[in-house]
Amino acid sequence: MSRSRQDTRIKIVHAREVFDSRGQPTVEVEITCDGGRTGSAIVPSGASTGQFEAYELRDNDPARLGGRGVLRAVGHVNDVLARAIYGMDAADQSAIDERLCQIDGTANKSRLGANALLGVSLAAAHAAAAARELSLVEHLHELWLAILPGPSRSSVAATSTTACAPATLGTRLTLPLPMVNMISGGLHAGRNLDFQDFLILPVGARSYRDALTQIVSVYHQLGRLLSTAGFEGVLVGDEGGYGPKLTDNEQALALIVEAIEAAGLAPGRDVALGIDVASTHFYDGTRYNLVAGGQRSVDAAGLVDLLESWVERYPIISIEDGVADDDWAGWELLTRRLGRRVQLIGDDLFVTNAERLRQGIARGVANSVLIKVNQIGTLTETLSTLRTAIDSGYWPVISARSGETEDSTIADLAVATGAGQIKIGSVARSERLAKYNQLLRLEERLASRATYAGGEIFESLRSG
Ligand code: 2PG
Ligand code: MG
Repeated sequence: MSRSRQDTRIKIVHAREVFDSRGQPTVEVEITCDGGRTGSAIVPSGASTGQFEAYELRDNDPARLGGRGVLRAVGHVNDVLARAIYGMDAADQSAIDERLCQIDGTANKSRLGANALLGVSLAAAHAAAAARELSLVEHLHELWLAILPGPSRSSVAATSTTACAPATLGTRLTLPLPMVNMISGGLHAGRNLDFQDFLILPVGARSYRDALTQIVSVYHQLGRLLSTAGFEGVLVGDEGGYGPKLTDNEQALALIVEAIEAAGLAPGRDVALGIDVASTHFYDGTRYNLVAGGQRSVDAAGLVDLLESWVERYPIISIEDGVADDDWAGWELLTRRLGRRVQLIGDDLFVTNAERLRQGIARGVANSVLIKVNQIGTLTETLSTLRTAIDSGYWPVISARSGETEDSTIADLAVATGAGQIKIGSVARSERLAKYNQLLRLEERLASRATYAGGEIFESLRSG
């Protein structure tokens, strides 16, 4: 039976409240098309959120789920948003997303909630893929290719103080290099450490499967080392990384290097280190207040000194939110000092917002951007921020949130856009493995149609 355009016409939009990996309520949306095909998506939620993120609408009813319920957002989907997109073509993602933004009418999606809008936006992509009898990754790849490159890359490419991502990013289906949390601190692990994520990047692996296998080996070696060091029964943080109460932040780096070696791998050559400093969350507007290893407060220069001294002594290739989201002078300093040797990711700084990213590019700060769908609230805007990053020579890193679910859309999104990197958390807890395992499936199913660039995307850091 031949398919007609009618198959992708939206017939039913239905939302419900479900629960995420922290047991917090979140929005699930199901969309059914005229042809009977259905697609659904569940919205993630952050803990260390940036002040410029799109608005997550909670009920604020203290009598129910501590005010965290999302029945108002669910209601908006089932009522006003369902009516607004009824009869539209689910395959026309940009028209749907434009309509969603228009109905909300605010700059940060605070009227209906970015969680309501994103649920609809992602569910439409799933429904369209199903109705078109395409896999999600194929459908997303088509949407991605339809977002045209901007002005010639050389005109906006990263400034002389930063290294530049390769021009091949974003050009074809690509399995991403995973950046994986080993030790958690900050808001994800009861503030046992100041810094939020101590991560590894298996830069020497030749395939995604090899990369993941190496990561799992290092993770288990680290668990063994921690119990030998007396952290028996060490608990894991929100993203499955170990959450030991270490003497200071640096001890985390030393332990991870030891674990890499114990796994028979070479630190730096096979497996490099990354940090999400998440510094916005210990910044008081002028000073950065550190607690682990003794209380002290430093200015941006002091924090950059500390990070630089670590870059000298450990194989660190990536630093996220090294300074706070409104400390532009700090970002300029950080980029001047480390932008040629290290991937400097803006997460709270850019909040997946193309406008904020353009500001950063104009000021020559950072050289990489974290891409989180719920920071901006629609798929089309996410793709456009990604496009802006790639056109400017910034490395994009597709990222999960600390509050996640079985939804694995971002795995398909990372491959479909050829973004090059993904950050999902650790290799424990099924809301994380849902994505890692989906990537294993995609690598197998796409076989020769997809590439794996791995650590090669950091060529300019090595030569810088
Ligand atoms: C981050 C994310 C994921 P959250 O800061 O990068 O690690 O955390 O979702 O809590 O913002
Ligand atoms: Mg972050």
